[in-house]
Amino acid sequence: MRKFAISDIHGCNQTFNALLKKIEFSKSDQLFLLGDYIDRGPDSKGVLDTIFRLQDSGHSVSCLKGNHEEGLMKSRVDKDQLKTWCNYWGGERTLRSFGTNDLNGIDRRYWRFFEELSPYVEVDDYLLVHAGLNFERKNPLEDLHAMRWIRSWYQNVDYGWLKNRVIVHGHTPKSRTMIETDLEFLDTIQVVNIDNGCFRRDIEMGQLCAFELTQKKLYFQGNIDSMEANYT
Ligand SMILES: [Mn+2]
Repeated sequence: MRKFAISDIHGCNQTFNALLKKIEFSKSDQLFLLGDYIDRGPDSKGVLDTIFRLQDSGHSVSCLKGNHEEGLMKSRVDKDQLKTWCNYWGGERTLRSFGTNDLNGIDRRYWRFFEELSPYVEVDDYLLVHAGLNFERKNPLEDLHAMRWIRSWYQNVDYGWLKNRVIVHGHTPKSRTMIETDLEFLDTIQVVNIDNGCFRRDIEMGQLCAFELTQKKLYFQGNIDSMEANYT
């Protein structure tokens, strides 16, 4: 059985579907999505509908929570957060994909999906998480907030605690070359960031990445969604 991890799809539904096709994702495989399904790209609703379609048709898809899902959920009860989410996180485009300009226009099924997202998952010798782990805590698995937000944490990895496990995460866009280098040294560093900044146009970015856990293989799909000039 193949086990894939994909992170930071950010509303790029066509790219997501093209990547699934490229890896020939089937019912005998497992898919782990590491969060940030929404915002920035053109079709956040479409990404969620793709996930529902896969799950409804008997595919194994497990979903983690990213900081963008947290931002959307907080926007329901916090007006300042709503402003930040809409104006700076690409939330306005997310609402547009739902054909609404109001959070109440988002159907219950999507809210239920957001509420049920896991903070992290352990599978085989892998720890899958959106952003990373806070190794300044005695038990990094107790800091759920850090799992969605943390950056620059590699220097703190406690290998005594981690043992033989490998952390797979996204959240901080990284060049393709750096992702491939991480993989080359995976046995030593035990961490791989699979976020290639799908929505970004920087050199060496702009692809959606899938990591197959068993074979330790990377797959890349260039962005084929129609991105607006202002894509941040
Ligand atoms: Mn993120």
